[in-house]
Amino acid sequence: MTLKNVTTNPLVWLVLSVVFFASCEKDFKNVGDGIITNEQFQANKQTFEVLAYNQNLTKSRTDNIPLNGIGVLQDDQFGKLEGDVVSQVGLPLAGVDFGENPTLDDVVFELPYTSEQTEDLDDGRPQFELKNIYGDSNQEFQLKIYELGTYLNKYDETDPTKIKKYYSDKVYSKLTELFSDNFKPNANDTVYYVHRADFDELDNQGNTIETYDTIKSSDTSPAIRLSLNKPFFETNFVNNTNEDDFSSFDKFSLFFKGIYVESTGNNGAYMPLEFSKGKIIIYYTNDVLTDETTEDLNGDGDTDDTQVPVRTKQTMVFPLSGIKASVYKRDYNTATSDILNLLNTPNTTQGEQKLFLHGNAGTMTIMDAFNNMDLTAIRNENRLITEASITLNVNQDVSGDDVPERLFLCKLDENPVNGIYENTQILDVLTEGEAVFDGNLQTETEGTGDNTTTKPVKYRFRITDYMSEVLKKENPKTPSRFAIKVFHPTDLPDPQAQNDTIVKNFSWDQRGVVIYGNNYQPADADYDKRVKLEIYYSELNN
Ligand SMILES: [Ca+2]
Repeated sequence: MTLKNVTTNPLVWLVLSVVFFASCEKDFKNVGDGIITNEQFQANKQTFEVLAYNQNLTKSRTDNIPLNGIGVLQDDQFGKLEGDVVSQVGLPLAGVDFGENPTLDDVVFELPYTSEQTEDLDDGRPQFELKNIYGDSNQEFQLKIYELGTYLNKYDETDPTKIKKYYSDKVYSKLTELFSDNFKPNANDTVYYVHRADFDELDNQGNTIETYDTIKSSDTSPAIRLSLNKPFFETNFVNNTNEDDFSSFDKFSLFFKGIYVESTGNNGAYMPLEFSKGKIIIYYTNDVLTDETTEDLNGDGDTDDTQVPVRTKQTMVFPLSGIKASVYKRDYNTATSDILNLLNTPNTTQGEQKLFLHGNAGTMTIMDAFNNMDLTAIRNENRLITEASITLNVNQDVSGDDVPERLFLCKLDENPVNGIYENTQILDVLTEGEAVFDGNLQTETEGTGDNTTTKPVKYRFRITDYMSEVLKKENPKTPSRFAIKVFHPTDLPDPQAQNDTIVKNFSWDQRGVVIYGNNYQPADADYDKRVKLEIYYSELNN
């Protein structure tokens, strides 16, 4: 046999490669690790029909997620989402002391938008564009802020060794209303004017000239700034003589448990925001005892008085530190799609044509990839699985373009308790890592230049190692049903934690996508787009 013959004969290459890899690795399983993707080794391909339908999720975990959504999102496919947020409030670094004769000027809730600086105006002022805003920014929703009545415990009351989990359907008690108005986002929300009444002056005609301080971010980026209930903060903060209320965060979080930010309405904008950057700022004025030097501070005609009380503008910042959690209020009645019907009465025997996947206590897909598989027969064939994958095609007819960037597949928890799914990691995430496992959105670009549009096309999961374990002849794994959901980074196992196999169900990405399901007949136009399991394999000698 010449070298030329060896290199051009795919069968010989296959045998050599198997021997080579087998000698490097502990067992045959590793041959399918995505290393070999060359078509010539994929001697056989088999497509399996799967069964897939929608499962409503009544809750997501939301304690201390990176983004907390406020606003109202009305979507034809997914119905309505309203986002509420609870947050503890921390103490100022310097402690709380309003000094002598304090008067409250204003109390401002401040929360930066997600924004990006665009080109400056002609006069050099920076311009900003708001980012990460969904829905209809021109529609106002009703925004309210309340004093929170529920104490946010860091530890689980039933097991204080564990962190308390907060879910998106938790009901919190609301006390004094601190703010209420209609609201829509505005990229020009870059400045706020605080009235400093102590510094008002009278003009020649005896009219009051009011004095305002201009408040803006250091980079003038836009922020939500809302004036809160002054009497509440006068009574409970500025004029509160019980120093113990402010003596430590633990004491303070019992006295003022935090805030409840509530969004209601039929339509509007929905904004995932970094609440950890939020704050409550108290603007006040007090007396500061000052020794005169060159100025006559008390107006008695000389400049040598000491300890003269001088009205002085002050600012005290209470950061939104501590525990935060989101509340997701879903209403599928407002959808024009058939999502409500598909969630209430899923076709669990034939599967569906449409699979709705959205985050924030939205929906997931339940999939049985083995219902059309003769496991015994396949196991007896002693196959070498070179690649097994599930492809989910985006239904572009009904799905928007702003779909989740990634989906996640795991083993379904068949016995959820109180709507909490403890799904578990599929083998390939642990053995191959997330990159090979995949699930990332694949797109296609149409048009040229300014007319370029990017369309979402599909998501694919490689589950080669898992399928190898289920389909192997000796000691095969029992097959599981799959859960498919919108991906969040917290879905992945913590590399620091041993045996971290339960998929945590945090969610803060409200985006959704509609996928082609399995329930199509060969004559249907969309038959080729149906979700299916594809396996490439070689048969090993028994
Ligand atoms: Ca003086």
